[in-house]
Amino acid sequence: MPPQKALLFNPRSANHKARIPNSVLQVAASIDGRYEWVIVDGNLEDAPQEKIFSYFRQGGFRYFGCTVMPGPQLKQAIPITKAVREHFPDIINIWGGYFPSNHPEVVLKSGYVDFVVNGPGDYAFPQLLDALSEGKSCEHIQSLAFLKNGTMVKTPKAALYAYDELPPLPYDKLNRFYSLHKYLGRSFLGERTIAYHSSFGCPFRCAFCAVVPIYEARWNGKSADKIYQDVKYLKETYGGDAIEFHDNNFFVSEKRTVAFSELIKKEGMNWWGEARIDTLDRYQDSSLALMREAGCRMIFFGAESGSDQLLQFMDKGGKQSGSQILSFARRLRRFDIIPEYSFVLGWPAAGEQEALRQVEAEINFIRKVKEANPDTEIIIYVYSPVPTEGSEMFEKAKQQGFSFPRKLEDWLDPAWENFDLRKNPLTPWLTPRVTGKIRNFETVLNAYYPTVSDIKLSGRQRRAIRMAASWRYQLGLYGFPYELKALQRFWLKYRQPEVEGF
Ligand code: B12
Repeated sequence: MPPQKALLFNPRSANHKARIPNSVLQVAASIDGRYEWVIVDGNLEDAPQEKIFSYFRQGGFRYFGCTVMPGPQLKQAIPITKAVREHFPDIINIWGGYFPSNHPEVVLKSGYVDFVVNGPGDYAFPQLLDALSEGKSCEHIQSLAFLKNGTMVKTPKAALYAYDELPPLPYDKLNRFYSLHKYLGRSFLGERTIAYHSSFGCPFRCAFCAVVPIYEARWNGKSADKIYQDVKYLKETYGGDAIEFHDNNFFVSEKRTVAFSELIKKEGMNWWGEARIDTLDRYQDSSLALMREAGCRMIFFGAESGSDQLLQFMDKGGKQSGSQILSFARRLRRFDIIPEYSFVLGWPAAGEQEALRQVEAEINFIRKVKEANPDTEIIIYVYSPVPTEGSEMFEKAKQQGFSFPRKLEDWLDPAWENFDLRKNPLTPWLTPRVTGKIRNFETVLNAYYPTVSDIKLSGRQRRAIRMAASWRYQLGLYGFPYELKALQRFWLKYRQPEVEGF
């Protein structure tokens, strides 16, 4: 029997706090019962390469599948995949996930990745393994990229399929590799937090979002009943008591949200998910009230900017406006659901003065949001271009001298890791004065309004850091807040949810 087993690797991500690795688990589900598979999770292994090699030395393996997001995960994905090629040259290396889907050519031209699954892999991956095990061509398989005579072949993208038709996730098998209890961690929402993904894509085309080139404004969600069955199973079998919905846009359908809320409300579980302000603002009051009763504690929204002109420039689409961002923060307060607003600053601008003026305007807008609803959680990203070819924003970024690394290993350069973390992307139009202004404001804001999601902070610590920041926040003096940075770093060990998750 020729070797046919697959090893699926989830490289370590920023925070080392493990959550159910849905990317590799869903890929495992797609071959479950047909190909033997094992999972290696970099978040739970001190020496993942050694673990992987020990499996391969057992024999019987032919496929190394690696899921890759941009940023810290690359630090394990690149050297380990390269080492697999050097030490086990018969193993076929297959990458999937957001990074290779958005940057297939640089990945394939590394010489140690044989195939990229472009977008959802639930059908492409088993079809690829079938073709390889039968020695057949792969060119008929959709959503695939590979090199042919040194040139990249990208097959047509498959139509987005129904999430409901996918096989159940093999939680019990995952539990054999890593105890599920290790994955159900403590968070602001509960003691045993479930990471769950219930829909693909998003119906919108925001020009700064890496989801767009992959899903092209398509969305498909699992039915409320199926979500409920899975969650109930994880509650009863592994004690899950809260849910983080990792969907890019969980709340697209009010009907689905209401149906899910009706089902989950008797379970006493808190939950969180991602949405759009204009979509949720169309929800009826009764739906918002039911969601709160059903345990919806906080919702992440891409607010992006208070400027209607910038919202247009970034193709935010829909009806979102600066005034709606404010009024909706007020509205949500009536339902005791915490809005978590993320803003993106540092757009391509005509020079430093223009960039500083933009940042100043966003700072004043964020202060208005806090007046409208002081409980609003604020997350600040700095614009890091993603390949939304043809969008006005990406074209302007390129005109201003932006380009991605041409060699895969160049992405390991700390500058590019910072780029991926969307904190200090070093884009050509961003000067140290501009990033400094953004970072200093963020420091003062997080001190004056510490995030509720940092559950280790005591009431006394919150009051103390707020007191220390009050003169700066009241007077709008954000320059060089070293005293606050020191308190956040050394006393509070302040956690930022956007980098470390909940
Ligand atoms: C959970 C999550 C995290 C977790 C880590 C998860 C982990 N792997 O351990 C945490 C919180 C640590 C995290 C951190 C960050 N993340 Co994150 N993360 C997500 C999130 C919300 C869910 C991922 C997931 O489980 N999806 C569910 C699975 C089923 O979907 P999937 O991953 O797409 O998998 C399918 C396909 O992609 C494909 N596939 C995927 N992997 C593989 C592998 C193989 C072999 C094959 C064949 C197929 C395949 O098939 C799968 C099934 O169809 C996504 C958004 C999203 N909804 O996907 C953002 C997302 C991936 N993260 C993102 C970012 C930017 C980050 C950060 C850099 C943010 C920051 N500023 O710090 C950090 C650092 C990342 C890092 N490299 O460490 C961005 C990536 C954007 C981009 N430019 O590509 C996303 C898309 C969010 C967004 N909307 O912008 N993240």
